[in-house]
Amino acid sequence: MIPLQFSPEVAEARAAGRPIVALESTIITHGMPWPQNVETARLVEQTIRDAGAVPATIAVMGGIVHIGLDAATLNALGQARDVMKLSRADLAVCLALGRTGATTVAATMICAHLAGISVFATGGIGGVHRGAELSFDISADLMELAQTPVTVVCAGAKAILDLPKTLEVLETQGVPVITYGQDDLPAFWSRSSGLRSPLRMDSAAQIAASHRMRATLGLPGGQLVANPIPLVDEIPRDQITPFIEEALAEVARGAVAAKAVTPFLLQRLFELTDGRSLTANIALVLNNARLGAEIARALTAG
Ligand code: PSU
Ligand code: MN
Repeated sequence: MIPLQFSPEVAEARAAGRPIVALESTIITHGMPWPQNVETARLVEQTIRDAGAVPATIAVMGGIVHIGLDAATLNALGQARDVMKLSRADLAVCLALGRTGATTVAATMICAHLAGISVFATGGIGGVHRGAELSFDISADLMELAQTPVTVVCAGAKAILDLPKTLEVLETQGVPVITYGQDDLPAFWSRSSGLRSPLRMDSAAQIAASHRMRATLGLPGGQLVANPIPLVDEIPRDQITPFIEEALAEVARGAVAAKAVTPFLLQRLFELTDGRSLTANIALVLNNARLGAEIARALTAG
């Protein structure tokens, strides 16, 4: 039996066939500092409710996959140390050991699919790291998108990654990259990456329709929706680039490796921008929560 536990709110929504939006927990434990991490998680959940859907934050607590976290659990997770960062490779081990872990995009997609949830909103996804031709550092998020049928709403990939290579891998893996409402691929803190998006859609209904069409065609895998950060909240590319280069140089000098790279870069960008990267990060996650709720509603309506 799959060790899955639904919160009362999510269980009710499932029974009533209401739209549900999954949320990840690595953004809470490894992506943002306390207490903004828990405050943001709560705001994101409320944003989804206000938009007419039900939030389902996903994490592994004591060897059980929780679909929907109550306030006390969320609070504890946001301050916990020794939380495993779970991708596809780690999920079963964490469960077998009865441990606690935060789900990345890849692991959240797996758990959402097990729970019958088709839409998932987050901030940024993992991708191909710069220098991947030597380090082989390519996030398992990309391969997950190729095999698990969940539509993931993000704000594009961060420019700490190699964006052209990330797009190439997604294309090879058959993952549609759909930018919402503009031609340029967004780059997380910035509305534009300078790269043209492979695909574009202008409404949640269209995104829901292509999600359904993949199932009709028998195509495995999900969709990646890139939702540009609102104009008022963005850090333009020319302003963030020097800070990104500085943080990356520290990684190149051997500061950290493997799974620690992304959390390290996020923390350094927070310091180098005097917290502005975090403010932008919060704004874009809320923006993605709104679009995720709209897509989930469109899928339920159809
Ligand atoms: N990007 C962010 N914030 C995050 C992450 C990425 O802006 O919190 C997290 C997500 O959970 C993503 C994971 O799935 O990092 C990717 O890690 P890796 O590159 O080790 O696969
Ligand atoms: Mn990696």
